[in-house]
Order: sequence, then structure tokens, then C-alpha cells
Amino acid sequence: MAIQLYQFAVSHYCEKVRWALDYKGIRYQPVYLLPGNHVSTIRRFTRKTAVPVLVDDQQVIQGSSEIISYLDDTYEDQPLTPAAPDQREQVLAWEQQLDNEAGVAIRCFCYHHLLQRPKAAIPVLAAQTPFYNRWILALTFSRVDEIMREWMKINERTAAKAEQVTTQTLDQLAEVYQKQQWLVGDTFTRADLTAAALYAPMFEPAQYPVPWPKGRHVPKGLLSWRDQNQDKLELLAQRYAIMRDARP
Ligand SMILES: N[C@@H](CCC(=O)N[C@@H](CS)C(=O)NCC(=O)O)C(=O)O
Repeated sequence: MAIQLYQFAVSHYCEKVRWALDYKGIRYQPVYLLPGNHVSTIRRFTRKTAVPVLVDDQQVIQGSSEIISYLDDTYEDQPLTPAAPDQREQVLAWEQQLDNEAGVAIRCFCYHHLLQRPKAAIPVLAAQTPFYNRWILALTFSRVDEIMREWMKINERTAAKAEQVTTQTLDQLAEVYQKQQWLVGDTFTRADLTAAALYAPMFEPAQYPVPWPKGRHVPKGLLSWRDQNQDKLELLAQRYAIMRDARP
């Protein structure tokens, strides 16, 4: 059976895995789920309900980092993890910091602003799922907003802190990228992939499978942050572009 990736279109952790699969040239079947409605599907495989979840034959792997390690161990072409122990350690340290700090912060910051614009949020949340999910979300939006904020601890205070972490980590990445092409060593690794994929919602690449808000629907808080950080975001967008050719 084909490899299946259970995912949310909107999730940047899922984007990490989509890019890893595309970069490595591994064909797979995407299974897009509606956030909130995913629980019973994911519980068929694992107790924890977070996506991404990769199913390869009898193997079930949950979590973007675990999935990339599995893919590199199982499918050796286009490795994303360096073989040299010291570089491997540095790459995994970057990935862990980005996953645990920047990834969570970017999500909190973006949702805080996006959830204030239902017309922009609904198509993004329901992307790649049956059209009627938009109606369901529209009818239940105030409850969806409440649950998502509770679930991810999103409020004015956490969003302000998340904005700070998003900016500080971007500064840290830009400092390295202004001096060298890749975060570690002289090749593209999962550290660069993680940075580019997790920050992708901030520079909105066309390959990311959601309809990004346009014009007056773009939340102002995100727009002004982007304007202030455009040059640094461009460094990440350039790294993201190397994966673009790999994506069908
Ligand atoms: N560190 C994890 C984070 C995964 C994660 O937070 N997934 C969120 C979507 S962005 C999720 O599935 N939340 C719903 C749930 O936990 O049931 C990874 O890298 O995969």
C-alpha cells in the first residue's frame, strides 16, 4: 500500500514532512483532515492525536522529526540528516529548538490574528477537505475560535510573547544565513528544511496547500510584522525555493 500522510493542510509541522517527502522523491498519498474532526481517525493509529502521522506499510510514525528520521533511515536517497556525528548533533539541535520554540510561537501568533478574521480563517482551516466543512466552520466559528484558543493557549498575552519569540528566532536564523548558505556545514539539511517550512506561513509560498488570505482579509497584525521583517524572511524564502523544484 502507498505511504499515507495524515495531516492538516494548514499545519506547518505537516508542511515540514510534505517537503521532506517531496525532497526525497518519495511518493505518498496525502490524507487531509479537518482540525478538530481528526481525533477519531488518528486514534485508529496512536493514542496521541497530533498530526503529522505517517503510515508506511505496518509502521506508524507520529511527529515531524520522528518521521524525517524514519524516512532517512528507510529511504537513503537525498539524505536530510548528516552522517558526521558533530554535524548531526548540531542539525538536530536546530530542529529541536525550531520545533519546540519557533514552531509553537509562529502558530500562536498567526492564529491569534487569523481567528479574528473568520472569512480568512475558514478557507485556510478547511483547505483540501470537502467543501461542506467551510459551512460547518462558518456555523460554529465562535465555538471553534474558543476551542482553538483554549487548546493552544492563545490569548493577548501569549500572542505578544509568541511574536517576540518568532522575531528573535528569525533574527538568529538571519544572522547565520547572512554569513553562510546553510545552517550547518555546506549542504542543505533538515535544519534548513525545518526553518523554511515552519516560517512558511509568514512568507506564504504558493506551494503550501492553503488559500492564503488576500487584500483586506489579511490580518493587520501579521501584515505589519511581515513588512518589518521582510528582508530576513526573504532569506528563508530563498532556502524554501530549493525544494520547490522537487515538489510535483
Ligand atoms: N512537535 C510536533 C507538533 C505537532 C503538532 O503540534 N500538531 C498539531 C497541528 S500543528 C496537532 O495535530 N494538533 C491537534 C492535536 O494534537 O490533536 C511535530 O513536530 O509533529
